[in-house]
Amino acid sequence: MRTTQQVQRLLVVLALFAVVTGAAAQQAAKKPANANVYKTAKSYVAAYHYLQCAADSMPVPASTAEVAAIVSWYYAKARAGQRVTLRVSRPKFHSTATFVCPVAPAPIRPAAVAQERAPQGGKAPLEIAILQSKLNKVLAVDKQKYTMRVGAGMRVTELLPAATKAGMSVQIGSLPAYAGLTLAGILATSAHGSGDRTTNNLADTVLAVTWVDGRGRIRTSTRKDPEFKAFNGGVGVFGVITELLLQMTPPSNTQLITVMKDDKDMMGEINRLLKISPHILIHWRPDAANFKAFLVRPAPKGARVTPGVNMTVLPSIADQATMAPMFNIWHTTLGDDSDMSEFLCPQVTDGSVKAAWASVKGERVANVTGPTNNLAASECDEHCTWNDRRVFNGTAQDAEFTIDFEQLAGWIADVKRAFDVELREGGKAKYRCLGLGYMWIRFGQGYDGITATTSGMKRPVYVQSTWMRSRVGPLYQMRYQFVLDLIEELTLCKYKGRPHWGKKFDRTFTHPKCPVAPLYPKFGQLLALSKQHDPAGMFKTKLFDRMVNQGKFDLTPRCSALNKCYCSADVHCAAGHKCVPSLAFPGYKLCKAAMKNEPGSILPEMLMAAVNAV
Ligand SMILES: Cc1cc2nc3c(=O)[nH]c(=O)nc-3n(C[C@H](O)[C@H](O)[C@H](O)COP(=O)(O)OP(=O)(O)OC[C@H]3O[C@@H](n4cnc5c(N)ncnc54)[C@H](O)[C@@H]3O)c2cc1C
Ligand SMILES: *[C@@H]1O[C@H](CO)[C@@H](O)[C@H](O)[C@H]1NC(C)=O
Ligand SMILES: *[C@@H]1O[C@H](CO)[C@@H](O)[C@H](O)[C@H]1NC(C)=O
Ligand SMILES: CC(=O)N[C@H]1CO[C@H](CO)[C@@H](O)[C@@H]1O
Repeated sequence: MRTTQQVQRLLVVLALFAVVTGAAAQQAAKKPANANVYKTAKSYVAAYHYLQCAADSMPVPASTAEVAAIVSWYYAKARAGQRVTLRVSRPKFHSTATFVCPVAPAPIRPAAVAQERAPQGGKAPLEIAILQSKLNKVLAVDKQKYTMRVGAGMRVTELLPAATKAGMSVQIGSLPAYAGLTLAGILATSAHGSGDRTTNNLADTVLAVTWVDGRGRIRTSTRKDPEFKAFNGGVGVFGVITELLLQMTPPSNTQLITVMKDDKDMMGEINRLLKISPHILIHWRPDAANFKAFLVRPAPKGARVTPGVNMTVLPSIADQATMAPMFNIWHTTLGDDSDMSEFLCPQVTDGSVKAAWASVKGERVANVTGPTNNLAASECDEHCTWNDRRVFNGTAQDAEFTIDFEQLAGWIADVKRAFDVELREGGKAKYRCLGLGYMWIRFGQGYDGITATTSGMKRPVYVQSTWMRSRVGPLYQMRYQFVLDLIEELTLCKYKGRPHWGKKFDRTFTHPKCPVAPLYPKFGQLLALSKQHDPAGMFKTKLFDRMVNQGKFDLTPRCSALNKCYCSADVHCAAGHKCVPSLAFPGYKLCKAAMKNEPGSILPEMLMAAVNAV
């Protein structure tokens, strides 16, 4: 930043960055999804790209009867002495823990996987993945009762137009923000939208589940049945969900209200906002000391509906400038450069909370009323921030837990402390910020369930952290990862947060000191149902068994060498890192690289890369 030339480059990049972080949300994805990127002859790959499940066979049934035939066939083999592991998923699945794979994933820990896949005496297990992409049809519509029976492999993005066509609406607050998820995947991981002490997840709107048990028999369970309750957050350990009967409503409109607040009295603000609507989603940047809250609620009678309004909280980035080279350098260089941070941080933090819940013809809108089905969830296909290769060449890192509302004020204070003391070293490194992303807060209601994360709770709150990282570099390293690791470990161990079944790394379920199974008083009921309905043990996974037995996570060689820090893989302990005590929380240890501030050491390289990419 010292010569005119550099200043000029800086202006170019500044303009570029404004394009990226300020570009209007897109209405529709430009290209349809290419499923082949996510499927090979013997494997299927996660949307986030860092998990690849291997399978010997991947049948694609189109009906409950076909699923029953497949499961019966493998049950007969199991009875004849063949070991079988059987999971249900799809190419481009959205889980991040390995519950989703018949055995174990490939790229992250190749050596460990080779071991797990080797025959353990006798024959090797047959690894089967039932891909549910064709279980996506509307099977029945009841216009009197406002119900729809649909295939369990249907994605939200297919459900919403089907509901509109049937003359019905989904229930406000019940769906996740992202429409690319499957209904069965949502149910099996107790995934949710937001609603404080009211409707907040898909399970709240499901009346009956049709499923196939481990003997290949077709069954139906309704809300009061233990099996029904066990499917909610049961990660499919005793059967295949094939159809859902959904309680819809007459066509309705949703009103959106968006507010931006500083986080000084965050708890007070949250309490005030909850009086306006229980359905709130919060995006929070502790390093910018602000948050954005999206409130949705039934539209008041006679409210004017804006034509062409769509949900866009996870917008398509197809038309944005390429940021990939800058983004790579940000994540893969280990050093600190206060020039770089001072230049990028305001834009990164602003850009991160710029997303809007709704857009009209590509223009973001803060306050608007529209059809509920249009304002429920968004899809970005191949041009989401986490999969578009050109704009960021990145992926995302998610961590989510369910805690109780009573704990929220303490948790918010601890997150602030992690940012102030750990990231900024109590003011010594106040130029630092995290990259693109945010913490989220959503709200739920207690549920009389077994392993749904809300089971037996009074007033659950979903707390999450989502950050983009580059796909280049040593297994997607992330700048200042130690801050996020700390918040994750703290939420698990200090708050006894229940990890989201579909949004966590394996390490969370097998923490050496903070086991997950005991967080669920009725966990034994899930095991009993699994014994009863899956006598051959086909649906259980390695990770599930390890969790049940309180088996510990196998640290990768580098992590072990680093004195058993809470780091899941070499991704979090790249060369140059050491395991050191947390500055903010005694007793916690972090995997950190020594970072010395060298102003101007990284920024020029970044600017050149950005200019060359134009
Ligand atoms: C971009 C993105 C946005 C997200 N947004 C939200 C959100 O807003 N709220 C939220 O709560 N979560 C959210 N999630 C997490 C999401 O709910 C989980 O990833 C979940 O696993 C759903 O993904 P999926 O449909 O691909 O299911 P999968 O990953 O395919 O499956 C999830 C689990 O359920 C099992 N399973 C799937 N289908 C069946 C079946 N038919 N029968 C039995 N078992 C089955 C699988 O074996 C696996 O263990 C998001 C994830 C991503 C990547
Ligand atoms: C949206 O409405 C809220 C609440 O009335 C208000 O505080 C906010 O300023 C509005 N936003 C815009 C952009 O009009
Ligand atoms: C994107 O990342 C991959 C590594 O996964 C790398 O091979 C490729 O060159 C990168 N592309 C760009 C445009 O940076
Ligand atoms: C991408 C998308 O969902 N587009 C929809 C936006 O809303 C209009 C109606 O208001 C729909 O027709 C589009 O399909």
